[in-house]
Amino acid sequence: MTIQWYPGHMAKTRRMLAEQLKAVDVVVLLVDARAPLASANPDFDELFAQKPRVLILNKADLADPPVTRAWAEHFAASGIHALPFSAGAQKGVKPAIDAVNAAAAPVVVRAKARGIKKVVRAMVAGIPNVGKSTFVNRLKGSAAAKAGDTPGVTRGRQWIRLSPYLEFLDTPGMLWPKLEDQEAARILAFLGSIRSEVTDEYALAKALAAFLRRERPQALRERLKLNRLDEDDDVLIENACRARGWRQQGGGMDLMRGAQVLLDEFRAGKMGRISLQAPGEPS
Ligand SMILES: Nc1nc2c(ncn2[C@@H]2O[C@H](COP(=O)(O)OP(=O)(O)O)[C@@H](O)[C@H]2O)c(=O)[nH]1
Ligand SMILES: [Mg+2]
Repeated sequence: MTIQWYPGHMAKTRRMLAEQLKAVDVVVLLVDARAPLASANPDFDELFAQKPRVLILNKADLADPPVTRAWAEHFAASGIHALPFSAGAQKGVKPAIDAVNAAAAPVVVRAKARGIKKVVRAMVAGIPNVGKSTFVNRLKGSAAAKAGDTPGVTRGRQWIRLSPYLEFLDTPGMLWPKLEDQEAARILAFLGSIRSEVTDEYALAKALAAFLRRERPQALRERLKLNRLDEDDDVLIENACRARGWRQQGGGMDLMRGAQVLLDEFRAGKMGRISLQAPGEPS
């Protein structure tokens, strides 16, 4: 299985972000806490090189807590303040706003020296579906930014005012033009960051089953109501269909449905809090 996508609108998004950056003081970079490296566009380093950055490890509620703590320490060791965050939860808003203000402090101080009270503008960036709009909504405390559960809901760009002196720019997600690292690509596909049209969902579900069989055998067995895990991945999905009654018209097992449910339940955290990358692992 090779994962690839059509980079056309990503190039357009990159040009738009580069243009918008001129008006921005701080970049808030969202990555997925379950795979902070695979979910960070390698292009962002260059694109945002001139801006102070805040790193948000979002969807921390879906990640394995000790692994997320290890990531925060890992980034701290290289001088990057990485904040675990759950855009879906109530807590953590103040530390996030404090981190943005801290990153903007030098600009604010310089403006103040010239007698200007600076309006801090923060761009929220990250790959599709990482939770950018939900993050901005959470900070704003209202549904100011449109969020959705499929990649690509945010098409245009929009400024959201948090206070008279703090504004956020929600942006469309940006993936990189060419996916050379297939391991990272597969992690992104597990997370649902890549549109399902460009992945083979059945092959992906099999790869996920193989991963979960190693990492979370108990959760896999319970969720899919399986008696045993020693068969191959095709049989595992078929058995899950049988156990949960997913049949096609005519009586055969609905394997595509089984594959989709496996992926959906993993993505929604129903298999437990599972990280896909830990510090020090390859990729
Ligand atoms: N569990 C969990 N789900 C989240 C979190 N943040 C966002 N989501 C969900 O992820 C999906 C994508 O969110 P969205 O904000 O539209 O992503 P965007 O494409 O980066 O703007 C939505 O279904 C959100 O509800 C989080 O911290 N935890
Ligand atoms: Mg969005």
